[in-house]
Amino acid sequence: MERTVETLGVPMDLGADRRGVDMGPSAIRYGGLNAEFETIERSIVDGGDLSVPHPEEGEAEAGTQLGGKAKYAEETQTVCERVAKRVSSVRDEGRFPLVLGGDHSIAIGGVNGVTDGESTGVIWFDAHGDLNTPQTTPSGNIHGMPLAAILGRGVFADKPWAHCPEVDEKNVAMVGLRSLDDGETSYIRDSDIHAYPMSEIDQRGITAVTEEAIDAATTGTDHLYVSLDMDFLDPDEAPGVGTPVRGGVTYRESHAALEMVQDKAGDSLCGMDVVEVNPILDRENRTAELACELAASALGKRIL
Ligand code: Z70
Ligand code: MN
Ligand code: MN
Ligand code: MN
Repeated sequence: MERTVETLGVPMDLGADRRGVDMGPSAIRYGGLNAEFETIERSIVDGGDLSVPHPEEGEAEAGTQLGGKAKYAEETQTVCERVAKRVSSVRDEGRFPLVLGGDHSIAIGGVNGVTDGESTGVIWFDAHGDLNTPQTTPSGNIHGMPLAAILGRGVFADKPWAHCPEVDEKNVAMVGLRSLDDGETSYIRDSDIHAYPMSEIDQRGITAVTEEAIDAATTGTDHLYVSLDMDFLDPDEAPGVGTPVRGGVTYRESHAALEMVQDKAGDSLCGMDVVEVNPILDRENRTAELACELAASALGKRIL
């Protein structure tokens, strides 16, 4: 894995109902990302923010696709294509891309930016499935659909740009699940995705589960992408997220999981995003600070 990290802010909130996640990149920078990385032997450069259309400026419209069930589909495509292009060039320049969100729809861009013909494993830390399609979504919000889009189902299925054929279901692991819509439950049951709900973390422990998730995502793949939705954590620890769901992992469990990513798969890690930070709903920016800590843990921070 590349030593130098380049951050890329994506102030995107078209994929979610509640406003505020567009301030995520600023909150994460303010939360001390540079300071966290000073403790690792890794330099960090800030690649700035990508421009995202604003609904208020009339640049974006809650347009519809496939029966009105995917809001801002065209704008999301534009943003994700920008993300993919930037992520890809960061890698071409020999740096590690760290994408700061923004709502989770931008992970479509992150994963597309790293694949480039190489088989890619994905670990998705999240309370939600993000496997909805325009047919199953209860909300029309694309942040509930990105993993399905990457796997070539659902939204954008008719447009080849979102689908990453380099990502095979059997190399996708979801950790922290506790809120699934009916369509997502059947999607997972009918698929080769490795899905670990909170009940399994309770029974087996976060380290056993994360280790198995890493195994699944790295067996037979060229490299690994990690997507961290901050609602993976319990809202007591991370109240500043787009869609809080009770019963998530603790502060310590989250660190253990992300440290294990570095310990078991640090060499094959090719990109990461940290998404759904909403400072409006936060207390003293703690969610953004925790996002910085967890990114640093995944990229090698240790105290001894
Ligand atoms: C619900 C939907 C959601 C966050 C995904 C929730 C969506 N399943 N929320 N990620 N933070 O509307 O599709
Ligand atoms: Mn998510
Ligand atoms: Mn989520
Ligand atoms: Mn692609």
